Amino acid sequence: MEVEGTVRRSEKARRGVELHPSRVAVLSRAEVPLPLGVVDKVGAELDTRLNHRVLDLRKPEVRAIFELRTSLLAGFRSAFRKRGFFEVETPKILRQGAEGGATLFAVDYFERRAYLAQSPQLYKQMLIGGGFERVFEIAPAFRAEPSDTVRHLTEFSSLDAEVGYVDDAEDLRRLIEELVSEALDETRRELTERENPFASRIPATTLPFPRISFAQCEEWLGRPGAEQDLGTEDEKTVGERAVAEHGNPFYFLTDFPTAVKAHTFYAKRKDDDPRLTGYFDLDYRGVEILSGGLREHRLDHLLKNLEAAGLSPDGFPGYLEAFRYGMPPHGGWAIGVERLVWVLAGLSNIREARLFPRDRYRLDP
Ligand code: AMO
Repeated sequence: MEVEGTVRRSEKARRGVELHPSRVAVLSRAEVPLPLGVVDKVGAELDTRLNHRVLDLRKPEVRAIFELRTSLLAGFRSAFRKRGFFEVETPKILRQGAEGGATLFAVDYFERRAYLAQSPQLYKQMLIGGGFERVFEIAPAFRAEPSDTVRHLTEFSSLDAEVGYVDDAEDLRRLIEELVSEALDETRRELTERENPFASRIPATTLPFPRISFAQCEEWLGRPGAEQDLGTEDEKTVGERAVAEHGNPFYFLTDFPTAVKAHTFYAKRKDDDPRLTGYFDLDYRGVEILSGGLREHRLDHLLKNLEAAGLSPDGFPGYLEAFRYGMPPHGGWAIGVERLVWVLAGLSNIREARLFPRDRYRLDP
């Protein structure tokens, strides 16, 4: 509709003003009945909402999620740029995966088979070899994730970063907490200005974030030394304990054992204790939102890691070449954008944090 009129102050109106129309024109007529009420107070099922996502997006409380997402990404972009990062875009059609074969989507690529990128991992490392000392990328990542959970999508937005000349995981963590804190401050400021209902949910961060070792998590979980990856329930248990003891909703889980990261061939094993990697996660109240660590930059060690992961070097010619002509120590991380939006906004399902989510069963709209 197009409405022309006079705006008048009103005590009764919810926003304090009323529009007194002098001319009303219909720009586009809607079919009736609507499959989904756009002003209803009664909440529709998420599936129904997602089936009619265009109408769903018109609701102010749904729109507010994407205003939050916009501010958050702008906050990260500006924090990265301030620190000299290049914004990059790497290929999403790949010859080989980097995060384990089980979650690869295969694509018919003319006479060959190709795969959708699970992450920009190999390319962001290659760019370090290309002399780009600091890079970041915000782009879709694809995972053939068969499980139907509230925290997994088959297409999500990965906010990746890679940094050269770093040989201490602690340097990466300090950079991450600065970036996260700055991006959240910016987001809170913008959302407050726009009277976005999520503004008050964006926590004022307290630095530094606590560091909790994987070994400590195993003790909390009652299975010391088990070297078993953390499942969703484990993350929740660890989260309750971590927040109770440290009082910070954000905390790092550090020093993941090599046994847990066995398929992560690019992860550096510690020189003084090869049973551990310098790998870490950043969690928010029991939910993993980031993972990262130091990479193996020495070709001979990398080849051994590949072999230990049961992978052939023949699958990675371009990646491995990058290590042959000089590669500095480096490291990086990836944030799941929808994970972060989901936990910050307090949504019940990660699908609500993506405009048109994809999961095992959903390819439409
Ligand atoms: P990882 O596999 O842990 O690490 O993924 C990084 C972050 O991405 C998010 N994420 C997901 N979000 C929604 N749906 C999914 N199916 C999904 N899978 C992962 C999580 C997770 O923390 N290459 C490494 C990162 C690195 O070392 O730089 C990687 O991909 O928030």
